[in-house]
Amino acid sequence: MLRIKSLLIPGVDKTLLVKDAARLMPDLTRRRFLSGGASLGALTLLTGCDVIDGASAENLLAKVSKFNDAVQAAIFDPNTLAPTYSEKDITRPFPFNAYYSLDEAPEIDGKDWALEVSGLVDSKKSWTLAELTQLPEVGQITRHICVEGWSAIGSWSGVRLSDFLKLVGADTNAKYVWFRCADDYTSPIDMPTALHPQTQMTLKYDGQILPRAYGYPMKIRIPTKLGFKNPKYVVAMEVTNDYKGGYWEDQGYNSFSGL
Ligand SMILES: Nc1nc2c(c(=O)[nH]1)N[C@H]1C(S)=C(S)[C@@H](COP(=O)(O)O)O[C@H]1N2
Ligand SMILES: [Mo]
Repeated sequence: MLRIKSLLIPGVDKTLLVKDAARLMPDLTRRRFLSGGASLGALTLLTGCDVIDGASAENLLAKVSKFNDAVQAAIFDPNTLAPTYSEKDITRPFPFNAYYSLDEAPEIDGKDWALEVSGLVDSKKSWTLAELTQLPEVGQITRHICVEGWSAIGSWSGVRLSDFLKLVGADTNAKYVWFRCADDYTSPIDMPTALHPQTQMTLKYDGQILPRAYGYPMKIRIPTKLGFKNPKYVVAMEVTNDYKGGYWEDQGYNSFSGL
């Protein structure tokens, strides 16, 4: 079974590719890669190469073999930015993914919805959608990489999470921001990632109100992390020093899973 899954990309054994790539990495990068879960998704994050066939797998290995001190410095810099793309690169239609099918996705009425804010914050007031929509908006066209082996480029806009954390007086020395979703999905985000300039409270997809498929009314978009660390249908945020686990994290996926 495992063998079949590792060969889902024609002519490419994913398990072997990940092993070969790790072998080519300089020590620091390899340690970071292995402790981060060593998946094909992580390789895609590190190299920006998407593996779809044998030729792109070779290309990825060639890129890894050129990793040097500059690459390491970038990877270990918390301000490293995920690559951005232009409108014409957007994947249409953008894929839907969740631990269930689309017809089972939460149906949330935006008028009733409010974001609960708790934990190590000065202001524990809940935020309505109308209030969030009034905050300054930023946009990004970035690549979403799923650990299951697909990636797609999309366009998301909303409120920079670091701006919001400032606004509610969050203790930014706390270890995590933990998100809870309407479908019982959860995910903890480390504070440096929560404060990363590209981490976003997303309210729109491709210029339109965020569709139900992609997490209406709000998702957290983190282009420096694998897709499963991008919670959709968010209903609550807690600033905390406790590691509270998450849907995939509790099933063995590495909580770091990113750059
Ligand atoms: N609430 C919630 N968020 C979630 C998930 C989920 O099942 N429920 N799946 C995650 C995974 S594994 C992926 S790849 C992305 C998919 O997001 P998309 O539907 O916008 O492509 O959502 C992530 N966030
Ligand atoms: Mo995913």
